[in-house]
Parts: sequence; C-alpha cells; structure tokens
Amino acid sequence: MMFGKLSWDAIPFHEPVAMGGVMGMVIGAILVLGGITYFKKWGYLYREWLTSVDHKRLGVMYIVLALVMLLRGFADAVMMRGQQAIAAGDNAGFLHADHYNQVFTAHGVIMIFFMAMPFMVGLVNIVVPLQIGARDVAFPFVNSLSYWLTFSGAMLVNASLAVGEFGRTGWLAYPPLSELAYSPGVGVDYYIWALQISGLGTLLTGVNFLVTIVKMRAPGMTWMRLPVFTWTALVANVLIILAFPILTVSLAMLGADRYLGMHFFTNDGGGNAMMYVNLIWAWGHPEVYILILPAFGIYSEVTATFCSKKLFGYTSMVYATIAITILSFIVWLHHFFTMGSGANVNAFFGIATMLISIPTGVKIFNWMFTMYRGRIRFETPMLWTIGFIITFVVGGMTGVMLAVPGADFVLHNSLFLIAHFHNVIIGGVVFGYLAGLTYWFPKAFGFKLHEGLGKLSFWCWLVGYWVAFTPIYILGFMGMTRRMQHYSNTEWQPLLVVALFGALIIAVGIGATVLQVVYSIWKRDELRDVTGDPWGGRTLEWATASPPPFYNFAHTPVVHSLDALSFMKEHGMVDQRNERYADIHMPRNTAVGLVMGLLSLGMGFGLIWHIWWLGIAGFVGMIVAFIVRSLDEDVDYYVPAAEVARIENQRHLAVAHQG
Ligand code: HEM
Ligand SMILES: [Cu+2]
Repeated sequence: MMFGKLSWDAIPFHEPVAMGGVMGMVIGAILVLGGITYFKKWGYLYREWLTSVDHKRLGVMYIVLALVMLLRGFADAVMMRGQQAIAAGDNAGFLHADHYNQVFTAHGVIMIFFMAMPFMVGLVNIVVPLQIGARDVAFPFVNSLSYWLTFSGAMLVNASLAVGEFGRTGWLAYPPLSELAYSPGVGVDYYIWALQISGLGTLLTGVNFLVTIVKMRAPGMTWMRLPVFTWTALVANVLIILAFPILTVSLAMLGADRYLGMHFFTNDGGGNAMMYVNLIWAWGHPEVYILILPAFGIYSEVTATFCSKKLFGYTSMVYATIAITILSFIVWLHHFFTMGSGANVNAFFGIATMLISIPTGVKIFNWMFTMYRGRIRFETPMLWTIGFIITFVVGGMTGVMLAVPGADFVLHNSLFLIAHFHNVIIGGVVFGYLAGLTYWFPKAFGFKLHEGLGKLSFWCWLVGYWVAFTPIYILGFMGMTRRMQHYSNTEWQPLLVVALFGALIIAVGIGATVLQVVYSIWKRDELRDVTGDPWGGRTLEWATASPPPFYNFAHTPVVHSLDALSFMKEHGMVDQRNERYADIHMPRNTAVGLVMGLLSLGMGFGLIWHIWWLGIAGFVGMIVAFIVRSLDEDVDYYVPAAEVARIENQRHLAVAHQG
C-alpha cells in the first residue's frame, strides 16, 4: 500500500544496457553534486540561480537543461543507429525489441519536449525582454514556476530509465497501444505525467510572453518596429496558448481511460482511437511551428547582423510569419491521410499543407536577398544560417512530396518520413538554436564562444546530417519502414552502416560544442567583450552591458525606428550618457517556484506508481505553496538610484579602460 506498484523489481538489474545508462546518469549526478559541495557553491547556487526570477538566469537554466537532454536523446539515437547497423538477417543486435521500442519513444519525447522546447524557451527568455527594452517579463515568479515544472517533467523521463520503464508506444503514444489493455506497465504513465507537468509550465510561459510582448515594449516600439525574433517569439507563444490545452486534454482523456476505466479511445465501450490521433496532431502540427518559427527569427537576426544590412523585406517577413501561424492550424490531417477520410478531405489538407511552402519560400528569398551584395562575415552564426538554407530547402521539398495524399499512401510510416522530419528539425530547428546559442552567448555571459570549435561543430553537424539521413531517404524508397528493431532484408544493411557513420560524425559535432563551452569558460578573459555589442548588432539587446545588469537597462530606451540600435548608432545617440538615475522597481527572488516544481515531481511519481498518498500530498502541497505565495506581499523592492549609478559607472569605466 505504502509504495503502490513500486518494488525492487522495478529496477532493471537484468538489463545491462539500461543499467549502463543508469550508472552513467548516477555517476554524472554524483560528480556534479559533489563538485558543488566541494567548491561550497550551494549557497550561491540557491540564492543566485535556483530561486532566481531573472529572465536571463532562467533562460540560461533552460538551455543547460536542453543541452543535458540533448546528450541523453542523442545517446538513444546512437543506440538505435548501432542496433540497425548490425541487426540484419540472423543477427539480433544488442537491443531486444522491448527495449528498442522504449528507446525510440524516449528519443522522440526527449528531443521534442525536453531538448528543443527548453532550448527555444531559454533563448526567448534571454533575448525577448532585452530586445523590447523591458526590465523583465510580465510575471517573473510564474516564469520561475514554468522552468521548474519543465525541469520536473524532464526528471520524470530520466527516472523512468532507472525505476520502471518508459512507453513503448512511439513519441505520441497512440491508443489503443497506449491503453491499459496493451500497455499495462508504468511506461505510458511516465509519459502522461511528464508531459502534463511540463506542458503546464509551457502554457504558463505562453501566457507570460504574450503579455510581456504586448504590454512591456519600450516607448516607440510599434508592431512594425518589433525585432523579427520577437515577432516569431510572439506567434510561437500564441501558438502555445492555442495548442497546448489540446495536448493537456488529450492526455487527460488518455489518463482517464487508464486510471478511471473510461473508454474515450479504447477499442470497445464506444471508444475511438482516431479521436486521439486527431487531437494529438491538432496540437502536434502547431508544435513543430512553435519550434521552427523562433529559429526563423534567429536566422533573420543573424543574417542582418552578419551582412551589416537591414533585413530585406521586413514587412513581408512579418506577414509570412503570421500566414504560417494561421495555416499551421489547418493541416494536421496530413499526418494520417491513410486513415480513410476520403479524397475530398485529404485533398483539402494536402493543398493547405502545400500552401505553407509559399510564405516559407518568401522567407528564404528574404534571407538570400539580404545576403546579396552584403559584406557577409562568415562567423559561426552565419555559417549555421547558410547551412540551414541549403539543408532546409531539401526538407521542405520532401515535405511537399509527403503532402500529396497519393504519394503519402506509399511513403507513410517509411524511413522516408523519418528522413524528412529530421531534415527539417535538424537543418531548421537545431541549426537555428545553435546559431542563437553562439550569437547570444556573449550577451548572457560577457565573453564569446571559441570560434574554431564552433566552426568544427558546424561542419560536423552539416556533413554528419547529410551522411546520416541521405541513406534514410533512400531506404524509405526501398521500402524500409520506421521503428524496426530487426530486419531480414540484408540489402538494407550497407546504407544503415553509412547512417551510423553519419551519426558518429554528429557525435563529434556535439562533442565540439561541449568542449567549446568548457574551453571558452577557461579562456574567458581572452574572449571577453566589454562593449556589450561584439557583433555590431542592430537591436536593443546589444545596447546594454554583457552580461546585462539585473535590471537590464538603467534608462528605458526610446525607440525611433526598426533596428533601434542601428538608428541610435547612425544618429550618434549611443555614447550620450544620462547620469541622472532613478530608483528601479524589481521583483524579489523566491523559492516557491522551485518548491512547487519539486512537489510536482513527487505528485507525478506518486501518480505513476499508484502511491496515492504521495500523489495527493504533492498536489495539495503545490496548492498550499501557491496560496502562500499569493498572500506574500513582500515580492518586490526598489534598487536605489545611487546603486544604479554605481553599477553603471563601473561599466563605463571598464569600457573606457579598454578604449
Ligand atoms: C542528432 C541526430 C539524430 C539522429 C541520429 C536521430 C536518429 C533517430 C532514429 C534512428 C529514429 C528512429 C527511426 C525509426 O523509427 O526507424 C529517430 C526517431 C525520432 N527522432 Fe531522431 N535523431 C536525431 C535527432 C533528432 C532531433 C534533434 C529530434 C527532435 C528535436 C528528433 C526527433 C525524433 C522523433 C520525434 C522520432 C520519432 C520517434 C518515434 O518513432 O516515436 N531526432 N531518430
Ligand atoms: Cu504536420
């Protein structure tokens, strides 16, 4: 009773591969926690980071989470590539079917929900308030709560490796397979609660940033002066608000089937699995635009900056972004043309899907025309952008192929689909976020990332992607289906060996990024930037120090045009100093977000294992913590003008000192 379904059998001692992963995770955790203890950093970490409500700190914590989960998701990818490279004919490989199914499910879930999403939200957190000249987000405490809910979801997925199992259902947990009758273990329950908890965090983020961008723009920043990245962040957060409740409801209904014996999606009792498939894709298709649109925003900022020109066709870029946002809600059925909706319905969704290529094409031309006759500086963020354009165009075209219902009947569930979406998600989303990481890293930390290692990472990802996924396209045409733990057609094997080789090249790229971060921290004095504007930026985030003071701007900037900082530079307004400072109103740090996150972790774990007292205690605890927080009146304070003056003068001295 006390421990619900939990017992020692839940730990996979008999599975060497899983135990290897567990050991790795435990050793990693011990090293990190031990290091913090040894260097006596707990107090600092707690005060300055874990309880912080500063959007910049939260942004950094989101990206750290994303990079850690990238390592985990990529380890899964290499295991699958390794398995498929050898498991042909009589060879069974090293992963048995049950484990292989968990691995591809965990890989998809981790990469989308706990790598790409936190990476995006992290960049938006660091950049958007600075780009619009704000002191923080609209609801700083909610921002911290969002982070800790996301963190809690990620920890549940990691816990499933060591305690119990993860779903074997694929990353969207289609019923009837995900129903109790076919997935009686806790795997799907881990899935449901990890996504419910982190999904709530994401929804709160959506509301937070929508309000921030609508209400907190600096004076003079009209909609048509909004930096492109902030535009894309705005529509991504609107999409979150519209789409994530659908995810919540779908998972709640699946949960009701599993926990309360209901029949929404079962085979019997009046249930219908296709309702789930419709609902989950009504969330899922907008989700891919939630990921890609901010990446498009990053490419726009990078292209303008590294060509030292204003972006070609800003207005068309904004309208293209809005068009994609709207279209993204009327294409979801292209994920199941084969379900039997009939020719007319399929034709509608096929054509709607193809239409998206028009605004996307507009964007591609805008980037290219910005480069045309520009003085392009080929630093790493620009390389990612060029690599993106080349790679993404191919992914876009194979997407249009899949949007033809007749073609999709043949390609559905084949490796061609796998190649298509990795083509757009690696060449679009991952390249974009890595460009953003390099571009804004000096803003967050005050020193650049090492350029040579950044270039190495770029070339490995670019070449690695093509070597890893071109064979997957071909295998799709040869008839190989997705999610195969073993195959008997040995003709496929050579291409799968090439694909493994490609994944290993990507591994070098990921290693280069890790090394780049470590090496750059070590050499930070050589890579230091005291100007706050290392790339010749055009937008407001570059108008303040790097790292920015916690209040971002001593004086709220006034915006006179698009590319506000370029305008200031051209009109000699940058070095003008206004020495009369005023008190600044700021939010106080709080542990409530952290506490609620940990309580949600307890709640989720209790519900997964049917440890009802823990589930209830976690839930009640969260409500109590929230009420306590609501009653707390002491949530903000004023930074005295003298303190602001001290911080600002220190910075001006440092800049003057460097000359
Ligand atoms: C970095 C290199 C990557 C490699 C080598 C890789 C490899 C793979 C492999 C082998 C599969 C299984 C294919 C099959 O069903 O036969 C897969 C599935 C998948 N991958 Fe990746 N992947 C990578 C990156 C990513 C990224 C960055 C994302 C998303 C942000 C992602 C999302 C997914 C999803 C959603 C699935 C489907 C899982 C399912 O079938 O339920 N992958 N990947
Ligand atoms: Cu779609």
